[in-house]
Amino acid sequence: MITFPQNFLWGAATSSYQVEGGNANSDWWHWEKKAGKENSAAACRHYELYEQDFDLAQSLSHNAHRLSIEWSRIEPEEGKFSQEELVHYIKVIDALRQRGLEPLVTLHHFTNPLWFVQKGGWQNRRSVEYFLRFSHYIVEALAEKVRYWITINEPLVYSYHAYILGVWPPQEKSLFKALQVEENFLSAHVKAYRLIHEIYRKANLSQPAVSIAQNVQAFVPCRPILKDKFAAFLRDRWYNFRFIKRLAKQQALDYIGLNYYSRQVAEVKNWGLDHLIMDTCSSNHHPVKRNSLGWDIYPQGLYELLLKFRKFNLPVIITENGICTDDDSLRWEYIAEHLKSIHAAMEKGALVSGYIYWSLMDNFEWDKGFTPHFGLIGIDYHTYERKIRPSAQKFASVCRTGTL
Ligand code: IFM
Repeated sequence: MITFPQNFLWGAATSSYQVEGGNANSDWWHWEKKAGKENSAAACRHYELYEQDFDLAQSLSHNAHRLSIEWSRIEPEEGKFSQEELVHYIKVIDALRQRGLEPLVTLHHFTNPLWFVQKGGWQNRRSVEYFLRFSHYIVEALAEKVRYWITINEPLVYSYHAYILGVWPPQEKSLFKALQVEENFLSAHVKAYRLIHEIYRKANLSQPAVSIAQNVQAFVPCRPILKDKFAAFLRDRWYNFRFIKRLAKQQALDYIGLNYYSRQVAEVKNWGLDHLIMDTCSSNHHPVKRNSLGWDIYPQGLYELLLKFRKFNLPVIITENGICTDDDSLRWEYIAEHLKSIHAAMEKGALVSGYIYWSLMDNFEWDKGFTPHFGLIGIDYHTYERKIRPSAQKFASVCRTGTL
């Protein structure tokens, strides 16, 4: 049996666009139609059903919940802030608190207001200023009720999908633009970090805890040869550590939010930079179980990464970890194995203080639509009925007892 600390945060995550439904002022809403993708439409109708969903989280013994605020609801037109939507999110946070769920609030989770992208989105240097104005509005209103903030979810996943692979809006394929976007994210986070602290200081509130949610992957070489080993090393530096290191250097992190799902096996054809960065093994030389999107299941990678993150000497919260599958026993196996990895890393000095499963319920998985099922809770998209899965009950026992 393994035991986690008493004050450990246990819960699950969602993001506004993926669960709320009806986010018609967001760039994704328009892009889905333009690109002929499945429409997020009513999503999980969480905008109306959030109390019912939080009742379920409470019944599953969660003590924390990660959510995001939809910028395009709060500021549907440039500079016009919706008091009504702000009140909605205040009620949402109150509903969490009433159920004993500690809110972890994300300010940017992939989606943008349409007006913002019409001005160049995150490529525009003024994006930082726009994001700060929105952040100011939200944080000032919620400061008394929220301690944990995540400014930006997975900045590098966003820039990679939207500006390198070109599979998310605005569908660009330019390394130069991707780097520009990353620079703006960096500056947006650092400035928002300082702003959030200043708001709390002025209001005489105790210190907030602010981070980003950094997506990390295990990069392993396919063959024991220099090319593959170097590629794995390079990718680890580039994707897992580069951004976080710069934020740590600017003292703009109170903890580190990590999102971990999978591994990538590097098998490089030749020494060209694009090969070193992109080539992966397509022959399944190192077979492991996979999720329904074909991602390798590799809990050991989380252990190894957590050991590497010790060097920052900051608390870590696993802000996402989860599996899409229609085999719910595999979901439980995934959760249990990752919890064991986390615990083993904690025994070696990793300062992990929470585990947030992705996701509380099945939801809209971006360009993949509604088919991947990540939820502890299933959704019938005809009736919007929620159904707790057996894996959720098993996870609930860990949340309740702190043991596995
Ligand atoms: O659904 C996403 C989430 O929005 C960000 N992290 C990864 C999840 C699964 O792909």
